[in-house]
Amino acid sequence: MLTVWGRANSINVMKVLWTCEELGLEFRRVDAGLQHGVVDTPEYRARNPNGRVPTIDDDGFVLWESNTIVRYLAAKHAAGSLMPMGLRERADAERWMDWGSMHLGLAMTPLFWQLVRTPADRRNPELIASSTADSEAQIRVLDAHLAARPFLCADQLTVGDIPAASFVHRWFALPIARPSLPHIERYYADLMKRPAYASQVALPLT
Ligand SMILES: N[C@@H](CCC(=O)N[C@@H](CS)C(=O)NCC(=O)O)C(=O)O
Repeated sequence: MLTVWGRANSINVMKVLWTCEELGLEFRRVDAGLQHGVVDTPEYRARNPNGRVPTIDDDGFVLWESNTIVRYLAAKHAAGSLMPMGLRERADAERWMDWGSMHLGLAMTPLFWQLVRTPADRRNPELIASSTADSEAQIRVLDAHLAARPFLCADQLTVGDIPAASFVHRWFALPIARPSLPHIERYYADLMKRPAYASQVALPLT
């Protein structure tokens, strides 16, 4: 039995839920984090000492760190497709996973928190402006890369897409001015046709 702990509006949980749905896995999700609590209980901390979400338990194997969970599930259930197995193909996908979290994700997270999780009278306009500019710079990197290929690493969806594509929904859903960038718009439109992405990632921002 696969159990996923984490609230469904967390981007790191979304990556795992999207992966589970792409793979057609049976799983149960337990709400945890922010208003749901759970993450500070001794039981949860024994599974994940960081007190963060997501955490999974796959038939007794406990794992945390969302990108690692995505790689684990894809390698277990979709080696050679969602999880590329060639040495270079795998490194390429892992590179884009790191980039999605460390460049696109870090650039966009202040903007998300300001516009979605901070009351209007307590927002910081300078932080909103700088995070919007940083996010756009990273989105332009993605747009240029997608000019020559349908997905980030291959002709099909791979784990390399999962983190960056999760943030791409936020880019299009946040109430900001966006430049017209045809390749990222095409990528987002293609992602939205995938039931797993539409149901687990492309949700109202909360
Ligand atoms: N590097 C970790 C980060 C985990 C993380 O910071 N998760 C956030 C949600 S996106 C969290 O647990 N926030 C506190 C909470 O929800 O209580 C991962 O990718 O799994």
